[in-house]
Amino acid sequence: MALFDKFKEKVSSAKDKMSDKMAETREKVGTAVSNTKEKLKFTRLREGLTKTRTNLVNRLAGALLPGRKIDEALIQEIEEILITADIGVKTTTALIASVRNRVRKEGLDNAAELYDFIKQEILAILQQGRDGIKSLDDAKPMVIMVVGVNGVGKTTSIGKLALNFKDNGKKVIIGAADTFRAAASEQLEVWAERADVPIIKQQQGADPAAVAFDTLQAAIARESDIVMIDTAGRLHNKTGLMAELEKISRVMKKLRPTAPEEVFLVLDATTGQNAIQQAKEFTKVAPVTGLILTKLDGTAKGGVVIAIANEFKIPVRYIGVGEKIADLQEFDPAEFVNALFETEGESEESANA
Ligand SMILES: Nc1nc2c(ncn2[C@@H]2O[C@H](COP(=O)(O)OP(=O)(O)OP(=O)(O)O)[C@@H](O)[C@H]2O)c(=O)[nH]1
Ligand SMILES: [Mg+2]
Repeated sequence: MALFDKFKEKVSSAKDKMSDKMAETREKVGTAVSNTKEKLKFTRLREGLTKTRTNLVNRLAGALLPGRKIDEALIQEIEEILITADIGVKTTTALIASVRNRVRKEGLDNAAELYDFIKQEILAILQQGRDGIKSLDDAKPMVIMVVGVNGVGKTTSIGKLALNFKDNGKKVIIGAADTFRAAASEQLEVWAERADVPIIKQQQGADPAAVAFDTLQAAIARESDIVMIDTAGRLHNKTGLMAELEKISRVMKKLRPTAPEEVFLVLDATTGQNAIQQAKEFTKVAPVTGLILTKLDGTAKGGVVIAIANEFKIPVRYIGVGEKIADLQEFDPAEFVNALFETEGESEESANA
């Protein structure tokens, strides 16, 4: 009997050890997977920013050569690089002022010393206005209304976010409140199917506010975590569109006074300074709480992210660095700046190409 007990004890301790080992392995695999995912995300971000890097960072690096003297000609060269990289006059002027200040204060004379300084200043700009960012769990359901002019990427961004949120265990529902454009709700429906999330829609020409109302009502009944409302994108200077957006908001407030918790303005980075103009127009009439910058992959004008962050103090929440689902990334200022400024290996890559 005692022998049998001993045997049992041995087996059970071996089992414990094995399950400890398995848990350890699972944890290791989990960490490895998430590390690989992070690396992949960074690689995609870095790739997506290639054109902007060439236009901004490589030119800066070319000007700020070790040993080059800091003089007026150099400062003007930096200024020109920043402006032509779509950082905008206002933000460039501020950046140049802090460069001059730094040079004077620290008595710098080697151009290379300015490279890291400019990188840090850009990071500081991108970090503005991010303290108040709401967590997705701050409301249930969290209502996100997505606005922006036509073609900027509202519908695709909603589709990608729906998939993203769902993968993270959230219960999502989307409302097709763009009832103006033919086939708009069909396009959203394709995304809803792909993400396997419910969609509330009505026929073309229906009242968008009614669709939004129905969506929120359904979300409350189904205990959804996140509601995303797609809206029409006709020209922003049409007072009709602004009135429509205002009505969608107002009607949702009948169900819950705090809805929509988030209003995300989508801007197409390829439009450069035009995106700034759109941000001006929309923020005048809508309580924009966050920005989505799309199509950074297709443009050398990515510097516009810096201009927008500086001028509007509204946090950039997501950026699009490609057409794939995983290419809509949560914006992280430090990661963005590192990906943008990471030029190491690039000359090797191009030399090997
Ligand atoms: N390369 C690239 N293309 C994108 C990105 N985001 C959106 N697009 C493309 O931009 C085009 C327009 O996207 P939509 O989502 O239809 O734009 P929308 O704002 O909903 O447009 P309307 O409904 O007409 O107002 C599509 O072909 C998308 O695939 C991105 O980050 N990178
Ligand atoms: Mg759309």
